[in-house]
Amino acid sequence: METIADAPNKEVKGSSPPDKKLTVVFVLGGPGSGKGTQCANIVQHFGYTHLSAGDLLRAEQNSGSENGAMIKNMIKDGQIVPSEVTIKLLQRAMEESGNDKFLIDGFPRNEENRAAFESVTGIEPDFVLFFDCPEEEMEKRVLNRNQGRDDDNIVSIRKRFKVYINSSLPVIEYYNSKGKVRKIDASKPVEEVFEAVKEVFTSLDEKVRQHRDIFGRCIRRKKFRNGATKCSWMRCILPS
Ligand code: UP5
Ligand code: MG
Repeated sequence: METIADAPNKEVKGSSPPDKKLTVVFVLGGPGSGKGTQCANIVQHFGYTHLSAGDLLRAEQNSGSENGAMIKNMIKDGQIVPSEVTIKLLQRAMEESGNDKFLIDGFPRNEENRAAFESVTGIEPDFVLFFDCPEEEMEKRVLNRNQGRDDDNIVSIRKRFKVYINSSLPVIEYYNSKGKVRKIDASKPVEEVFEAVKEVFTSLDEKVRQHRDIFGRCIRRKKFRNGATKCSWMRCILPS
């Protein structure tokens, strides 16, 4: 299967310049594991654009869109909104951002989300940041959040946990089998979690820097017998 490393010039349909390279990180973890909190920190330190699928859906719900009522009911019930709706919102936000580095938070939530995103956009994530947190801790955090979210109540949160275990964990397992998961212990205080997150992003930046020539090209590409050249580092996104 083609990865972003194999196809460094993937575009988001529509507006990106032809040879724009995108870095995409999926940020996954249960409800209240701290995805949004840590994404805000990553944005400040590493210049990514943060796209929370849940926030985009809530904004769409409040915009008077024809999908508004459906989104509202599904979120309250902890169900997963159809992929085509979420993917359209993500694509639009990526195009409008003008950035080439994205944190996609809370998506993909099931196998169908994952496969649909890949086939519609042609993008696979560089890696998956996985916030691992015990259910009791996540429940406590969500119930204490007090931001007026329709789904932050005990009935909705129990449903969200069920969907997370049955539908979202298999997606994380899928990426784990491909060596793409960077697992973080998210039960610790915010600052300690961010220390671990920083290590993941710093080592990525460092690796990219170390094997780039002065023109920004990969210097670790090797020629194979069939004539193809490829870098041995799976996450390499540099042109040859
Ligand atoms: N907090 C954070 N980190 C902490 C720490 N280390 N120690 C102590 N407290 C910590 O954090 C939650 C709360 O905990 C905050 O008060 C924070 O201060 C504190 P937050 O960073 O908001 O956690 P997050 O993981 O982002 O939790 P969230 O509730 O947003 O996760 P969900 O995945 O449940 O919500 P999301 O908005 O992504 O999705 C909501 C719904 O939208 C879904 O259930 C679904 O119905 C729908 N949806 C789709 O259908 N498709 C999608 O693709 C995405 C969403
Ligand atoms: Mg969130």
